Amino acid sequence: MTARAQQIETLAQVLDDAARQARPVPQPSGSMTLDLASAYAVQAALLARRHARGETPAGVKLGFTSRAKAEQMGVHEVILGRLTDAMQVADGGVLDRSALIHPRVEPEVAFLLGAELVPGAEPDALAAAVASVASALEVIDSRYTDFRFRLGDVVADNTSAAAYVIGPWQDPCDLVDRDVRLEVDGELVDTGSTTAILGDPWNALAEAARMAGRLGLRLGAGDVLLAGAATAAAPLPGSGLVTGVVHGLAQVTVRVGSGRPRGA
Ligand code: OOG
Ligand code: MG
Repeated sequence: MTARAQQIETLAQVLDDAARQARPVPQPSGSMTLDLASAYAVQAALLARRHARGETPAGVKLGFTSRAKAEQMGVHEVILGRLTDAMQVADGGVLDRSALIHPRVEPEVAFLLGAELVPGAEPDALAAAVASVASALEVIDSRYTDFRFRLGDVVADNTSAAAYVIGPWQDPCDLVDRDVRLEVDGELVDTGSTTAILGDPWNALAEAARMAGRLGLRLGAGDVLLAGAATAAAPLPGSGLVTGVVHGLAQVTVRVGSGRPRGA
């Protein structure tokens, strides 16, 4: 193994252990510069560890597709992370808060693919690959101390991906300028518009296809795409019911608890 390959593997292990033990670690960029190619290589090595434990790929997520998120975290470049089946919590299910470090939650739009998303394809062809759309909640949980990172760090950490919840799938529809709400126990926590997501969440398809293609990832039938948050992320409460509402789509909920398995 080369020194670079060794470094990549070591960082993947550090981040994987941090997630499994719910214990934060210092940002690597404090001591070394993590270029983007190396950061995605760490992400791939991290996912390989999850797959070796039996988790299966479930799709991808985009990050920093909205200005609210980019400004909240100081990272101004769209990033891609990978989802696995183990990260999904059933709509209306219980999320185990005790397995996480300093989780935050954000309202999103999800796409379900019914066919391959071909990089560089025309917008109509990309849209035709979508089988269904839904509102979603993403729970992010940076494995870094104080939830602080630079671009390479957060890419290596699989873009802070921790858990996601998808509302009822429905037929593809226009998603321009839909109000988005994040609620905890019925109280409004944050509000935004789907326009914040790359101007229109459907633009996430071309972006995901392009980025996945560059990384050698194939996106096809059955894969989920989370288009990125429409608002800044809010701290996940210690307990309570979190609801995401995208106007015109069915809402999505998750109950925050502790000590219960995900999806229960
Ligand atoms: C990185 C993940 C960003 C989004 O929707 O913009 C993201 C983070 O904020 O920790 O998932
Ligand atoms: Mg997100």
